[in-house]
Amino acid sequence: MSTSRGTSRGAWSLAGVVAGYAGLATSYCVASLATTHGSPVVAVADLVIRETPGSAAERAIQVFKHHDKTALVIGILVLLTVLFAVAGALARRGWAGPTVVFGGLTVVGVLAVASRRGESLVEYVALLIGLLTWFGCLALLTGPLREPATAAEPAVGTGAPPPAHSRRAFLVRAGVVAVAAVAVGAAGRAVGAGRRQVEQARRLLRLPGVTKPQVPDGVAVDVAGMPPWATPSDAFYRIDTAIVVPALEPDGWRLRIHGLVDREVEITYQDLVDRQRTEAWVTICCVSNEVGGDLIGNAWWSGVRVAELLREVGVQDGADAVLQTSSDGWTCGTPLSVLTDDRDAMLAIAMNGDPLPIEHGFPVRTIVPGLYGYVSACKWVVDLEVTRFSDISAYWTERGWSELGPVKMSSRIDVPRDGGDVAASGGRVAGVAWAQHTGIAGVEVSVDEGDWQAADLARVPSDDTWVQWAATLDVDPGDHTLRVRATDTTGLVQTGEPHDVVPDGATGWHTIRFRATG
Ligand SMILES: Nc1nc2c(c(=O)[nH]1)N[C@H]1C(S)=C(S)[C@@H](COP(=O)(O)O)O[C@H]1N2
Ligand SMILES: [Mo]
Repeated sequence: MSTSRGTSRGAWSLAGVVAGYAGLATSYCVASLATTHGSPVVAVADLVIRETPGSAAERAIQVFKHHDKTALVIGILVLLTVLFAVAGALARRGWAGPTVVFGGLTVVGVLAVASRRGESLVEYVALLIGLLTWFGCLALLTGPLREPATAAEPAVGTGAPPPAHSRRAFLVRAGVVAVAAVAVGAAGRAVGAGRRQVEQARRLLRLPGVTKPQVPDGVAVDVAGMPPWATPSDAFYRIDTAIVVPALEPDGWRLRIHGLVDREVEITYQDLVDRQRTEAWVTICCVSNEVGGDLIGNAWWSGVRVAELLREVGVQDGADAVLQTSSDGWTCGTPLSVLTDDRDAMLAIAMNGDPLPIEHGFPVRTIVPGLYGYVSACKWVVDLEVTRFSDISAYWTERGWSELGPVKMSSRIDVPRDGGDVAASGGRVAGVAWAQHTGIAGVEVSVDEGDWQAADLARVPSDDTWVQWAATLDVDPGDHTLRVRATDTTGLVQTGEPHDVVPDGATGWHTIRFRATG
């Protein structure tokens, strides 16, 4: 009796382990589709590495040499296997036990994903799908084990073994789930391998004429807590509709330029690399950026002038737009004028001195100073059609957003954060302001809706980037509000009229609450 009882418990634990690995497989597969980060398990390993005190990490590296991460992942998998078995064994008593185990593991996964830079929504979706797989598979596998026993055999739940036909059904289901999990895991691996190969090709690229970013002097105000003036690529905001981020080999990349042109052309990556380079600091931002939001970043971009290419193909009379198409089918319509004037709109091949990161458009994307991304900054661009606005519609304009998307002047308070503290006397507040391709002439702040006080501006290399500002406060201790507004180089003062992001960008003054101390 005791051995068969043990067998039964073994079946429940096995159900937990098989379901557990099935969930790891589905979440890994989904994560592989959208990122180069790898599975949630790797995210947890990364988190452990980051949170491990330096000395302990060094010791681990000495012990495991360069396989420290592999060893850690294996360790995590062993721990997971035990927890999955426990979840399976607990399932016998009801759903509370598995819910605690699976729920707890999902929380750890969420924390791990949230703690890394540039995480995408898909990584959370991957965790959710893993969680659903765990419950679904556990229910499926334990179904036969729960079946009431025949009269000849004792009932399940009393610790007795299930009837023979139920055991068979269990084994069949366990086999099917295991095979499916392996297949899903292999699919994830194949997708991931393609992406890793492109990542490899990207790392090996040497781009002559692409220089490393040199942050100009005087661009940063000296206030603790300010974001860097130059945004690192891995901290740069990311917006796109791609569920599966396109992974394009530079060798296979082609750009077709056609439409209302005299000579249609198709350009290779090498053609582009061989051309004369243009490089600049350009701040790009998203039309969906709320007042005070962080969907904005400033980078050193290197590429080839679109104007030069358009001159060569010969734009015909009557054209006023260029319909850009990404390899994933996303489109945007850009005014011909901004692509041909002197603002050096470019087909960028590098960001911050390195080939574009895959998620920022590798191998080629467009950068146009002064326009929101949704009408200009096409990532993974493969097609430029010279055309007329009256003849086209694009991804976001079909969804109610404006056809034209010049960036609206805006300003933001970064220090203090909403609800933060500032010294009442001599406390420093700071932030950024932007009006790309027009330029910021001044920034003012006002406390408790009082008089506007001029802030100091840091330097900028051109009108195409954001500018940092700082001001010194002198207020009574206690709770206050602070608001900010900018003025551009044409003398236009930023409007305080609140406006939603739809259809062409938000307006209004960024306002925060703070406590003056001391
Ligand atoms: N192919 C493609 N390009 C795209 C998008 C997209 O969804 N697909 N989104 C645009 C939008 S709305 C913005 S704000 C910028 C963001 O660029 P980033 O992700 O490099 O910051 O990319 C633009 N280019
Ligand atoms: Mo955007």
